[in-house]
Amino acid sequence: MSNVQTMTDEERVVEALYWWGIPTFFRCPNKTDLSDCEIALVGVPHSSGNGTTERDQHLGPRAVRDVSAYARRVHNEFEFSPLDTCKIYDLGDVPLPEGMDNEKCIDRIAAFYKNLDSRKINPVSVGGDHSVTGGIVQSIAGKDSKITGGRKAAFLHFDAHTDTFHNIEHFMGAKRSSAHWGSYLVRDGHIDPEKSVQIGIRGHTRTLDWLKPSFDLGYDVLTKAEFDKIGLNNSIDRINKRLDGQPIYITFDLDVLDPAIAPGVSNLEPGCGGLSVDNAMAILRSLKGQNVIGGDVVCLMPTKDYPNKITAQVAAYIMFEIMSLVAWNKKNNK
Ligand SMILES: [Mn+2]
Repeated sequence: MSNVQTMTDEERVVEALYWWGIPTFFRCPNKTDLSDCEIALVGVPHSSGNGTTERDQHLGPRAVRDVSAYARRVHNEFEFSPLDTCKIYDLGDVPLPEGMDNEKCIDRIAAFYKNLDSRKINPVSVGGDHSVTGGIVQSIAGKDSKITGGRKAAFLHFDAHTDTFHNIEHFMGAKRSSAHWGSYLVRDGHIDPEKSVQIGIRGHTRTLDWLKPSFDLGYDVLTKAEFDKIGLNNSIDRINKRLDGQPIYITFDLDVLDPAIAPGVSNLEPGCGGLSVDNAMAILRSLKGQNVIGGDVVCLMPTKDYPNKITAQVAAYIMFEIMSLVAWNKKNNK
C-alpha cells in the first residue's frame, strides 16, 4: 500500500493508525526480489561496534518500523512524494548471526550492501551503532562502486562526535568500531575528506586536541559552537560549497540533536545544547538537487527513549528526509 492516489477510503483510514498492520518502514512493501527496486530501506540491527554503552542499538530498526507506519508520505516543502516517485522497498534487516563479533558483522554488512551496489540500488538505512556506516560505505563508494561510478563519496556527517579514531588500535576489542569508521573509510579510499563536512560536533572532551584526528585526515569540522557563531545560512553555504557535485552520503548520528528532543541515544552529550530539529532539517533540505546517493540514521537506543518514542519518531523523520533527497536525485538528475 504505497500509492496514496490509488488508495480506497478505508485504506486511508487504517493506514493512519500506526498500530495497524504489519510494520515496515513507512509501510513500504517488504520484498526480497530486488529486480525493480530503486531505493532500499534497510535495518542494520548491530550493537557490538560500540563497547561503551548498553548494547541496545540493535533494537533501532524495529523501533523505527513501529512509528514510521504513521509518518507522513509526502514532502510538503519539495512538493512531491518519494514513495510515489520511486520504487522503495523495505528489504528487512542485514542478517548478523555473529552479533557479538563486530568484525564479522561489518563483513556481513559490507556483503549485503555490495549486492545492492552491484544493482545500483541506493540504500537508506537505520542502525545500529555507528560502526554500521563503515560496512555500508566500503561497499557503495570508491573505485569498485557502481553507485558512485568508481568515485569516492563525500560525507555529510551529523554527529556530536568525530568518530575518527586512528591513534588507538581498537575500541574495547572492536577494530572497525563506531569510533573508527570515519578514519578507515578515508584511508581505504572510499571517502574524500577534502569534500566532506562533519557538522554539530560538541561535548565535554577529555583532551584539548580532540579534533586533531579529523583535521589530520582532511575533514572540515563545523563544530556546534562554530555553527552557533556563524549561523545557519553561512553553515549551509559552507557545506554546499564543499559538497557540490560530489556523490554525497549522509550519515546522521541522532546524538547531534539536542538531548531534549532525542533523549534515546547511545552516547548522550547533555553538557551543551545540540542542533535543533529545524536546523538539522534545513541543512538536510539544502542538499536538494545534489547527488545524494544514500544515508543512514544511527545510535537510536529504544530502551532509553521516552514512552512516547520521541527519539524513534525523530529518527523516522530524518530517514524520510534522506529518502526524499535520494528520490529527488534519482528522478531529476539522470
Ligand atoms: Mn556520536
